[in-house]
Amino acid sequence: MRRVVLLLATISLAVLLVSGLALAQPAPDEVPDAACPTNGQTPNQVAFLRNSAIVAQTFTAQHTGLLTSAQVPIENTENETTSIVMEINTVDSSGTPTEVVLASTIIPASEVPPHPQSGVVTGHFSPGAPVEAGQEYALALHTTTEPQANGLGWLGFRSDGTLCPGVAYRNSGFGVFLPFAINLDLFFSTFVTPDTTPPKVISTVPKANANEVAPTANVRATFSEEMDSNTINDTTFQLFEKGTTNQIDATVSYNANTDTAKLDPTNNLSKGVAYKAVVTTWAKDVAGNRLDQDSSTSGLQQMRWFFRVDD
Ligand SMILES: [Ca+2]
Ligand SMILES: [Ca+2]
Repeated sequence: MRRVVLLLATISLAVLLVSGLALAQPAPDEVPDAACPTNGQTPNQVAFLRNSAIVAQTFTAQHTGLLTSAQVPIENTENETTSIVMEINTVDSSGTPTEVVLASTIIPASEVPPHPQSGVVTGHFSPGAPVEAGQEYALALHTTTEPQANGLGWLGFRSDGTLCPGVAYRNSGFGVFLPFAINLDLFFSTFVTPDTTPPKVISTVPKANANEVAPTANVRATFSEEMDSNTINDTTFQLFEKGTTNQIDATVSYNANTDTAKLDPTNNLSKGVAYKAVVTTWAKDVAGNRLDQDSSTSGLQQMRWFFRVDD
């Protein structure tokens, strides 16, 4: 990633000589993530920013966490004084940007390089867009007022589209993103604050110490955040008769929409019997952090709770 930073610095060097704008430093816990480097190409003003259209560049996140800032080089050729809206959007299964916005920020007109200069602008997202390593997203820009048609450009280069991963798109107000007619690569750089917070169970069914549970009940654990579904199974989510090591035969599944694991016992539970449910510390969030049910105690603690089936 050092190369990316250097390349961005190279772009800005050319433009900084004229603009005097400093390349903003990422926050201390941010790490460089996706980027479109120049690869020695001369940047051109290839995509014009509009209020009536959105320009977007897709990219693949390299880290799991919150995308907390992004930088793009902008050139102001017509003395434009508009603010710029910078957004992180989802993409659909074909890799095309959607209008679903994960995070949005406004870069004030005072931070847009003045005519006739270029500079790197930085958008800071709070709290940031949740991104997952290996997943595609789109960095989308539009202005808050309508500039002249060629007034404000996102710098990049025309190419065969292979110089950078991702594709540049334009949405001209019909709610649909279409790739540019010619292949463009738009320069950008994103920064992610990686997720280092362990997940925990925040609610259960049955509740802890419930004592009138139906024999047909399923057991559910809802997590504080999205989990790696590969780590939710009958070795990480277990049910025992209380006081024994007899694991109850069950099917375990995970619903990413609700961050909830379900344990469905193969046979009805026994009337009048107490059970212990356990979620082990090998359940992991999507960033790979292992479960820690008690953050105030050192080391990792599993989640366990008891309930009793009705007589
Ligand atoms: Ca986490
Ligand atoms: Ca702990």
